[in-house]
Amino acid sequence: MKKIAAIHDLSGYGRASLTVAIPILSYMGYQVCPLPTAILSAHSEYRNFRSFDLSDQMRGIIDHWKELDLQFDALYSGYLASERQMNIVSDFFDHFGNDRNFILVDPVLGDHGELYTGMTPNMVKGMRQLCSKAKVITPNLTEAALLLDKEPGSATTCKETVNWCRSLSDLGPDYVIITSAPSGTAKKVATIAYNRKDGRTWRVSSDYVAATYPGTGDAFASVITGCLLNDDSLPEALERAVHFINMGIKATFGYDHTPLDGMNQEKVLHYLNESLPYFTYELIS
Ligand code: PXL
Repeated sequence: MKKIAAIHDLSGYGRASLTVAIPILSYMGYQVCPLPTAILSAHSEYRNFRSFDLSDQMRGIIDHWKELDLQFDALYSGYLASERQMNIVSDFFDHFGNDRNFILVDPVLGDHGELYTGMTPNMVKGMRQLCSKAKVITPNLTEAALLLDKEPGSATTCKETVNWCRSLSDLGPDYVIITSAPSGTAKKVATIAYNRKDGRTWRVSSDYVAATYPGTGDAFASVITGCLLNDDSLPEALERAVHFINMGIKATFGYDHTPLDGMNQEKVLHYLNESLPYFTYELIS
């Protein structure tokens, strides 16, 4: 069975990170091996959340994994809880990364133009460094701006977002996928993926829904990880991930629901193993 080292926090309440990644990747048929970065009472968008940094424990876990000589098919990182962890994860990539697996970094830093509570400018720098070791990165528009040292909100067109993808690929990754990108119409939101290897850029547009659910970025990156491990093409992976998030959001929006609690992914997991009705991806450059 293919194995994925999943480096994220475990948030007790509010679907995010490991509580999102594990069900999705298990459903897709992979063995998830969690390397928890922190334990939180609830994800960091809840008021007064408590966070317990696991940097020391991470070192112990990694030492044991090295002793066991474990091999992974993908190394997949998300939310890191402190500056120290950037170095720990960087060393982890150096040790466990090889030419038979790939690294996906979801550079969890912020959203809606702002850093998440607890994130620091040095963590942005650290994340930039981790991105340089990855084959695939999946920033949202805010994270893309932070990584490029641009003003969040300054990419207002699809074309500018494509340029940002290209600039981010100069850090090293083959695939740069930017989520929550402008689509040219207020009714749609775009997800844009650039493949540095062949110079092609893909777009999938989906309906804009007037609600935001934390954790959707984690779900998105998890589905991309699973699809790429399954040898899907970049646009196929993009299509499936966007479709999954879109269905999850719509399976939530209709209820009287607290948006902070995240999307009802339990209702839509089955779509992960069903063939897509049609492909909507477009080649845009
Ligand atoms: O969804 C990203 C994420 C992951 N982990 C924690 C978070 C967030 C976003 O708020 O707070 C703890």
